[in-house]
Amino acid sequence: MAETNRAWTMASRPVGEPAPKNFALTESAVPEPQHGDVLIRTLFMSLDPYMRGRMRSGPSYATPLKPGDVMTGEVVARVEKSKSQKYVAGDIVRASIGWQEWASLSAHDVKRVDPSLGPVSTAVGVLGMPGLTAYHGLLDIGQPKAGDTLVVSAASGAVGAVVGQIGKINGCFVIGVAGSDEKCAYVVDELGFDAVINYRTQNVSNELGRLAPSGIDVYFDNVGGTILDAVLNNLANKARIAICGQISQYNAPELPVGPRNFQVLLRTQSRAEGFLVYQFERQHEVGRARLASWIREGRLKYREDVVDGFENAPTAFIGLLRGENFGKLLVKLSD
Ligand code: NAP
Ligand code: FER
Repeated sequence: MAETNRAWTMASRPVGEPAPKNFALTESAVPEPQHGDVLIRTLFMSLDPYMRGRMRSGPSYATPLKPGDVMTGEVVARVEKSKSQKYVAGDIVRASIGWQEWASLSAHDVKRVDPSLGPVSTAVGVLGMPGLTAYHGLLDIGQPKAGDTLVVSAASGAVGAVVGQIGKINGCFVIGVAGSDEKCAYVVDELGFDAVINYRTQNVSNELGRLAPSGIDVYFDNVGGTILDAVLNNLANKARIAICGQISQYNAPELPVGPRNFQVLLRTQSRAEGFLVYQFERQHEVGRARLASWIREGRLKYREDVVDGFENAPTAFIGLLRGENFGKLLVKLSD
């Protein structure tokens, strides 16, 4: 029986928060692999905040989507048919095929996943792009020293949870900022952060002043907005701010003027530096191996938020930008 491939496309550009009408489910025949190709079937699809940026026109490191394009994304997949000597049916790979169930592509465009490192879903999570973002963003940009006070926002998420734990491994006093009491309890009780602030119920600036009386040495910024503002109010001298993401602004139709207190960087002689995980590509295998060994040693824990069913991808993605996920957000496709 010929299989059908389903794909989610961007039907229209969202204005503000994405809505279900901005996505369309399309069907096509599953393609036949040509010489040198592999036919892959998605097992897990990664949903990530950067996808909101691809839905927007305007300057970016990547080409924006046009209406009708398949939504961007990386998947973990199984090789179903191979016309390449590099892979055999049953191999597990990851590939940037977007939000779709099947794809046929050159064997050069897929990357082998080593299932001995952990559950295969981790290849797009703690051992994949988000884990490597935490690893390089903290160690190369944040440059933490033992005894430093490190603050990380979106602390229970795919990136933030790894940042805080690497901070602990490096001897930092780690303060997380997260959006619910359940997430806050998790980062302290399960992940071993020293303290946490619920930004929805507490005054972040006051709490940071109380928890970090000598100031914040490293801020790993996942969210921007008012939390960045509160951190700037409490910065130590010679602090490092790693600008990883600004998720609080991704749905904003108009960007606010600011940050209003950047003058703090002058007074404290601090540095704020943006980065992209891809700039560290040549070091990714070293990072992946270290992350895997910390997991094996029980020093790095991770949590996945697995949504069942391809049809639920848009709703799950909309929820990611509202803080409804708890851990790395993945869509598991039906067997
Ligand atoms: P995630 O943290 O697993 O999920 C997103 C979380 O962001 C939500 O669960 C929510 O947690 C928080 N959030 C959403 N809206 C918010 C708001 N208005 N204010 C404050 N927090 C809000 O996502 P992730 O994959 O780990 O990504 C985290 C950040 O890293 C994002 O900004 C992303 O764009 C960035 N990133 C950057 C790179 C790079 O190369 N620079 C690579 C990967 C990711 P709460 O409930 O705690 O608010
Ligand atoms: C991300 C958020 C933003 C990300 C990349 C960007 C790789 C890039 C934004 C731009 O080009 O303006 O999570 O992850």
